[in-house]
Amino acid sequence: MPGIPTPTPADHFSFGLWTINWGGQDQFGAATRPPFNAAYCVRKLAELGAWGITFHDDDLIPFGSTPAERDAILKEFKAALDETGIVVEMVTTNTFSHPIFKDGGFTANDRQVRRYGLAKVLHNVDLAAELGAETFVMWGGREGAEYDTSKDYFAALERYREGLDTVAAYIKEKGYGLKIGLEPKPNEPRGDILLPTVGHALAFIAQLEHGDIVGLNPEVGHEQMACLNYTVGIAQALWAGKLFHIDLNGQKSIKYDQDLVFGHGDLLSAFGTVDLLENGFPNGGPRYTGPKHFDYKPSRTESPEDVWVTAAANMEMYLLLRERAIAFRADPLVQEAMAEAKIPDLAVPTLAPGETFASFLSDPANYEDVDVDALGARRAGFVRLNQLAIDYLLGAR
Ligand code: GLT
Ligand code: MN
Ligand code: MN
Repeated sequence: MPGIPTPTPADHFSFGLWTINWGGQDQFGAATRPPFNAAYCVRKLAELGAWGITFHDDDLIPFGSTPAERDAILKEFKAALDETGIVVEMVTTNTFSHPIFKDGGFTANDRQVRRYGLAKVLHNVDLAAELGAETFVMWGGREGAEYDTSKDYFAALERYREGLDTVAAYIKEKGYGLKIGLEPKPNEPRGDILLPTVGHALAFIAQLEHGDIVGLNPEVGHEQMACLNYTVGIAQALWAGKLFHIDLNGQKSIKYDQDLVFGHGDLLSAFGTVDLLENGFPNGGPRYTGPKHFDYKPSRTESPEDVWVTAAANMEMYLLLRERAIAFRADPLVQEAMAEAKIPDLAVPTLAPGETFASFLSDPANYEDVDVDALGARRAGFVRLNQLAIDYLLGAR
């Protein structure tokens, strides 16, 4: 049996402070665990071999803290970072917990709420820059509605664009090196959330004035809640040059947002994701080089000490899948099966260089002389290739 892999900071694994610190509270029951101190979390993550930590403003500095309390918390947190070498790679803003955000931060019908939401985000941009983060995630979980009658969706999208462009313009004016990662989600906590999928978010970014520094932070479970394939989603974000960050976790089919350990949901899909992240597109193309960020929730059943078992499980899953995916692609038998499946052929442009409409359409080899039945009957070999992948995933090869 191959050994259990050990994570190191070179793997660039990071965790949200809200993940390991989730107490297990839900609509049906109270928390089952008390929160840990943030500096303690930094030390524990370092011990486990993680590289980074991320947080919402309110995760670290409780909503309503005085400036003196804020300074004391930041001092203790920064000391733990310095001591361990853990980096703050991403920061995000909580515009969803406090009742003021019950109808959203940037798209609330109430203008005073929107102005407060924008100010809270801009203050947090300063903190993100101060801590050296590279990505500023924006998950608009409350930007949405339960009732179509309650929202002018056109005006809401206008306000969303205004908000995003304002944050991006502020980042540029301040000269910060931050990039914004929008995080799509179809629903929960709102009945419907604006920018529900990777595709919606990509189309939205194309309408922004400062879209050059706005990209995506897709989460595995959020795409799967919409019955979509996460690997396809991040592939299109990569293709568009917009995969700025990722939230890895697990989800079992379409239901509430489970935030399971990465790979503990749809394992085969997780293999496809790691295969893309580690091996890249089969014929080459843009690569994701950012952090492997876990946004999961330690199940409510788990005790405080087992929170660290669940954190380690995310990294172990990723490393196991990485080892399997690399072995899969390196096998000459797999390469041969990929060639038989004509995967390299897909990288060849359909039209020849310099071909004109006239020359293309007048060549009978392209249309009139094509034996469509013979072409339709050609072997594809996709199932064999997929079985080889599963052989590797299950450790049979
Ligand atoms: C919230 C959400 C996550 C987002 C976080 C970023 S907040 O926990 O469920 O998916 O990534 O704001
Ligand atoms: Mn989630
Ligand atoms: Mn997330």
